[in-house]
Amino acid sequence: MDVAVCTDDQDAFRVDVLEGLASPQKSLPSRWLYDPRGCELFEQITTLPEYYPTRTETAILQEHAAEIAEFCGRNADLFEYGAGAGIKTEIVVGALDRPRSYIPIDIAAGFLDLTAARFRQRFTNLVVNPVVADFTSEFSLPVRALGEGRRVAFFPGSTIGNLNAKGAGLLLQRMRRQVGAHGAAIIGVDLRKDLSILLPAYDDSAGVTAEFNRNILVRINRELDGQFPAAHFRHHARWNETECAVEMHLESPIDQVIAIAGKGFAFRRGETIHTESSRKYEIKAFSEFARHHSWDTQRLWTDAQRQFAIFGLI
Ligand code: AVI
Repeated sequence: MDVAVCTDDQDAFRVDVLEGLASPQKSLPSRWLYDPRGCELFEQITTLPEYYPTRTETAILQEHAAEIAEFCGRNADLFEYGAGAGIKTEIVVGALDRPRSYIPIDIAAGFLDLTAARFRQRFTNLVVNPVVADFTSEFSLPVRALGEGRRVAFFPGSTIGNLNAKGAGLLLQRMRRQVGAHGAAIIGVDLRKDLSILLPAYDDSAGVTAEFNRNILVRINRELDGQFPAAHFRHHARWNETECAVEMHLESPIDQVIAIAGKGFAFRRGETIHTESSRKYEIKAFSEFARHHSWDTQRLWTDAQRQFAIFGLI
């Protein structure tokens, strides 16, 4: 699975939904898209012809695995933020020179166990130390004696694009603290490109992304006693030039009042709920952003069309 966060924290969900739907631009934090069905749908998205990021990033990792391994150095400790199943990580770990440890960090404990078991089986000399945590908040890592290798933060998938500038900046700073002054980071970043490529990636012809988006309403109905006519809400992918982001929205087809957890929420016809932003960066802008949060770009790996970039930061 290629996903950032799978969680089921009911109270936090309730608070976020009631607050988000009470604001002038109705919105829901994108992390709630990833219930088990959402994770399944996202996995399908990653294989769609229109959704280029996963296959492009995977191809970059495969093509440049040796250089990436050299950048990490011998005996590295690899920390993966939002590991999921760690599919892309297998490419990196497989290329590393005697890696010391792999620390997958994810909020979904069940997934982490499976990932950890797979890595232990495939890389028998690797210490695998999973950490259950939400990487968007403060958390501590197991205290271990530093090895002679580098600590490397790995954050593929352009999940950094789903965070706003503040959240992304805080995460970069947290990574710096966690890997230390001599550590490194490898970050996958989706690049700004023509809308004829960007928009279909978030509004595919098979309707999988639409179902992924609507699933958040189905989840509200199931977990918060909501009354959304989910199938009638229209999925939209739109470009926000100011934010340099593709946004996903769900549009109400009629004027209506929808009950959720015993409260009524009024929707006008055409009014939308903003469910996710996926920020797209220029290479220079991301480098400057990283610089501002204590990281220098030392290496850059991209595909021939410059659709996607993997930054090697020190
Ligand atoms: C997880 N994340 C990087 C995906 C993205 O491209 O922003 C989530 C996604 N949403 C719709 N399609 C994919």
